[in-house]
Amino acid sequence: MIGSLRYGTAVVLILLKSLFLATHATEDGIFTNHLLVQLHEGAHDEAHQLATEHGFHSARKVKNVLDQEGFGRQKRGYRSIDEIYIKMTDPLFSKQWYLINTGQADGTPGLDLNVAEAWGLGYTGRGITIAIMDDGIDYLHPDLASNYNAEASFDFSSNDPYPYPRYTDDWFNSHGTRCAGEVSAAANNNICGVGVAYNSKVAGIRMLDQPFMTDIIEASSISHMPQVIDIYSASWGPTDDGKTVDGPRELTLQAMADGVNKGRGGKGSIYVWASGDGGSYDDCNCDGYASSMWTISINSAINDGRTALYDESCSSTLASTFSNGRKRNPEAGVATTDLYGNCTLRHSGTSAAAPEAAGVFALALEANPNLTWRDMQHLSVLTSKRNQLHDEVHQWRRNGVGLEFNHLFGYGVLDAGGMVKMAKEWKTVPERFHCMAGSLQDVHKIQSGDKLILTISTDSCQGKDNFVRYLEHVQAVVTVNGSRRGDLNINMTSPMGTKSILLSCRPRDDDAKVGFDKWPFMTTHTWGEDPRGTWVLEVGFQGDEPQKGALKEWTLMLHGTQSAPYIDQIVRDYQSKLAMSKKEELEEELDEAVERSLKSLLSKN
Ligand SMILES: *[C@@H]1O[C@H](CO)[C@@H](O)[C@H](O)[C@H]1NC(C)=O
Ligand SMILES: *[C@@H]1O[C@H](CO)[C@@H](O)[C@H](O)[C@H]1NC(C)=O
Ligand SMILES: *[C@@H]1O[C@H](CO)[C@@H](O)[C@H](O)[C@H]1NC(C)=O
Ligand SMILES: *[C@@H]1O[C@H](CO)[C@@H](O)[C@H](O)[C@H]1NC(C)=O
Ligand SMILES: [Ca+2]
Ligand SMILES: [Ca+2]
Repeated sequence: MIGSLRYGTAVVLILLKSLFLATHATEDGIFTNHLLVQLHEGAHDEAHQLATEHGFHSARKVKNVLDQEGFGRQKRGYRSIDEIYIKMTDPLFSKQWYLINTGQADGTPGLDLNVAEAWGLGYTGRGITIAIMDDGIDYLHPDLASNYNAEASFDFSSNDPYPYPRYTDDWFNSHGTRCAGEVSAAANNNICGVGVAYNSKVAGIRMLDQPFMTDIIEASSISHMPQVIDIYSASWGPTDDGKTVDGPRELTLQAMADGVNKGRGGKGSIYVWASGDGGSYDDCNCDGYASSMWTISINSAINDGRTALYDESCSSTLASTFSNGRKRNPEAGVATTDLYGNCTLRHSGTSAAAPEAAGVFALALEANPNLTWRDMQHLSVLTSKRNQLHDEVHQWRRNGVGLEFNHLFGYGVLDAGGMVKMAKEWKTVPERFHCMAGSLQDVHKIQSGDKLILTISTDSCQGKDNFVRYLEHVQAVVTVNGSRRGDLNINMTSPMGTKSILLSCRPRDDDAKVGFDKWPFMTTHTWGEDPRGTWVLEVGFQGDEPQKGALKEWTLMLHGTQSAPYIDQIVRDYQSKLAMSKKEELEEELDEAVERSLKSLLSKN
């Protein structure tokens, strides 16, 4: 049952404080070649020494055993190829390294979506419909036709029920067809490859192919058949030119709010969003679609775990999947279906990453159709993996409850196997509350070399109906101007000490007039934290020329739950343990341990 350690060599576990769990784990007799040691806090160096002295390879701090027992997380990258061998007759299947990475195309073995495990458990997306909001779908494609959901499809670009891509000589409108194949291409039919959720249904919503976008087209697309479509995948957004600040307009905002509140019988439509292709010059927190709390924003890693050159970073990205980039190997792109019955090895960009996530979410929804839009975000946070992702710019860090995150990759790469297993056991998270923690509305001057530091101290509406104790999303609504907007950067630090970079410099943005007007910068990095205490906002200019500006508003919005999410899972685990072991002693510890274990459960190793 202690899954995450199954494939390790020898590991010394240091369990702090939680004696109860440690005892249980050893009683279980599971740690054959693992040694469980209890040491005082901060004894990591001693542990290493101890490990080496006793011939163990490494010492690792493990914050909790419950976590691994409860959900059987699997340590990645140690699987043998035999173990994950899956037979498919589709010619491109072996090129789909993002499904099963055996090191093809110079990639890193094991760095994939771990779909093999989910498929092995019987989840292939059956009964789930994913809409691709794009430039149309070649629904006559022999690898898509059998999974095409015509009733749920529509063409908003030309107002008819047939979202077939408009022909151009250069196959410009191939984007949607390529995305559709990643999700729902049929398996074992000798054609192209295999979708992540190869038994799911795919709907086409054609909405990108008209001279200009309108709020009505966006809103209609996002709210199309919300009781039939489960997941909407969007690989588009405001121009990624590194100087645009834009987001959904009134109707689209309302459509999104309605979607999460009323879609899927009230469990909420799942909106998956590509985080953007603007590269290091852009910041996805300036894209109001990607940075919305109602969308799950997905970034991309390439097949050796590095960032793609077009990746944008921001604190609102939740997790990542895979796409092409950097590598010269022609097979390092994303293999999928292409226009007019063709296949391609070259689908690319964060465009290719979002549909993979939509496919993984379809597997999770098949495992548990009760999942709400927020459950899906919690599952993504808890099961995504750092794996071998490597960001040269931003370190991986842990937030106040031990969750590991990265400014570009979010909580790591989605793990379909981990996700369906946890989804199956999942209990809906408690009700969500919203607390306005504070709002500063005075004008504060900012200038180069002299950054502005502001604080808001909050009890997070404690004692009121809308008390938020366990965070989900946090928004900093900011009004600020500057003589050069692109030189502005903003950080926010939570009471538990987690710093979110809300805005990085954008060297191409030379706006000197508009600034940000009540812009809701969002962070997912404080997920699970206790928001009570002092929040710190730092605003400064970076760049060659001296700049001046003024901050006119900082409003801090906290969103999350009053009661601990996952508490039922924790209690259930404890109860089964109590039944097995020293009942009297342990029962006394329960209350206290529940609190402590929430922290542990939230922490991933
Ligand atoms: C696409 O498919 C058509 C029809 O099967 C074929 O004639 C054409 O050569 C293919 N094009 C490419 C670029 O593979
Ligand atoms: C979904 O909810 C229903 C009704 O509450 C419940 O009976 C069922 O067991 C749940 N399914 C899963 C997979 O949790
Ligand atoms: C920013 O706003 C302040 C206060 O309203 C104003 O005095 C200043 O001129 C503005 N600066 C820029 C660069 O627009
Ligand atoms: C924000 O954090 C980044 C990364 O740590 C740092 O480079 C930058 O100077 C910080 N900016 C402010 C205004 O504190
Ligand atoms: Ca196929
Ligand atoms: Ca962007």
